Amino acid sequence: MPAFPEIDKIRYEGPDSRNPLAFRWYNADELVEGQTMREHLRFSVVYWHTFRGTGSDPFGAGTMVRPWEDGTDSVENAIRRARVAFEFIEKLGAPFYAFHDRDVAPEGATLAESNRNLDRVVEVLKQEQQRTGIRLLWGTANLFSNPRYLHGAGTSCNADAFAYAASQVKKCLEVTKELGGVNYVFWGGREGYQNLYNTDMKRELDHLARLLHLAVDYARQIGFTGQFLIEPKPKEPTKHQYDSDAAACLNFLRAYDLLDHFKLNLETNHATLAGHSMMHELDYAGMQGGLGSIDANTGDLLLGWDTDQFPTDLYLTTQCMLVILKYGGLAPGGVNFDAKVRRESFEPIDLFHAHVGGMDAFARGLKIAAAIRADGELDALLRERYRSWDTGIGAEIEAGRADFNALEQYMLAKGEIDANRSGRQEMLENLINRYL
Ligand code: XLS
Ligand code: NI
Ligand code: NI
Repeated sequence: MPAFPEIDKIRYEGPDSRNPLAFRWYNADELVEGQTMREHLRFSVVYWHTFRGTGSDPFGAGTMVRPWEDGTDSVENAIRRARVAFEFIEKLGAPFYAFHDRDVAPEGATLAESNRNLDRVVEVLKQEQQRTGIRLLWGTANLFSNPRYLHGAGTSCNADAFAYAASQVKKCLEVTKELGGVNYVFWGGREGYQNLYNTDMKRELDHLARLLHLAVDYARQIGFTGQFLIEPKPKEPTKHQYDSDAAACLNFLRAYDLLDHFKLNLETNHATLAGHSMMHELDYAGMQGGLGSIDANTGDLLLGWDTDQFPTDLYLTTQCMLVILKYGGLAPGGVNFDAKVRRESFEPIDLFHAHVGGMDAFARGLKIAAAIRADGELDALLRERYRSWDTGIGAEIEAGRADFNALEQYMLAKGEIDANRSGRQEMLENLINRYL
């Protein structure tokens, strides 16, 4: 019995369509800058919010109506849910999905039982992947929900918690490999602190790096060749998350000799919690060769927490795609909707509305960004702004040929700098608006 009998397949109907369950911009086979939209965007549906989200919040119980759920945390229910998940992703037309180990299969009373549960559901995921051609963008181990991780996992003061986390990552890597996952993600769930009086920060970070090195070693051992990713987030659940933003993550990776093995999975709502724009985080990661994948969502400007809303803002998606195109795309990463429908949007059909909107917003952002790039006006203005570096003293400095003495001689002879020119911010903002 299909879970969404009223939905056939979401189709591209073009910008004039009034059908809310059709794509107006996402046309998977359409070429943009020589690649199909499918290849550029590599959309992915998350298992946790979309198939495990209940709509509960600190003030009230779950609201989601999910007729395929029988209310138990059994493997049977998990298997039925997996079939529904693939029906949804197939009808939506997203090529990828992503999961935590504990989203797809119930945690058992022991590690061994949890592993067995996972194996049983992975069998079904594998069948469904083969049936539909949908692929696993990334797997990750949930190292934050179970109370054993209350002090953290890799950074716990309790060495047993580290050992458990390592075992869980080991298994999750095996499963991700088994399912042909193209990336493996570490989001530092409870890797952070609430209070420095009880925290040995150096030791905790050493341990976190150890966990990541062990994962890299084990991946090599079992022949997992996917890309490792770290997902920055500055706060929530801990007051201070160690992986606070792109710059902090890259510094951590560099300090612990992990830079060759990891890139970043950047999430919009995490960027804004860190006081940055997503565009900033993407550009910062990109310029250091660390742009891996994105968790596409958005926060609410009026709320200071991770609301994980679906992205609908075309300025945001345009900015994302401008930077992503600039650095040559996301593959093997993708645009992963780490987003949840609001608890008031409790009907199954809302899952379609949310994803169709997010995919269209990114498709449109892609087309707008490509148009901006094709015109070249923005790029020309940017190059013009830095032209003092292309010749003369600027070129000498960039080439490392001008030392302090030379610079002083230059300035003594010249007396004063060439006049500064306007930054033209408002003009550039207006220019971007021309394309929207
Ligand atoms: C939480 C994170 C999480 C990761 C996967 O804020 O975004 O969902 O993406 O563990
Ligand atoms: Ni995320
Ligand atoms: Ni998040």
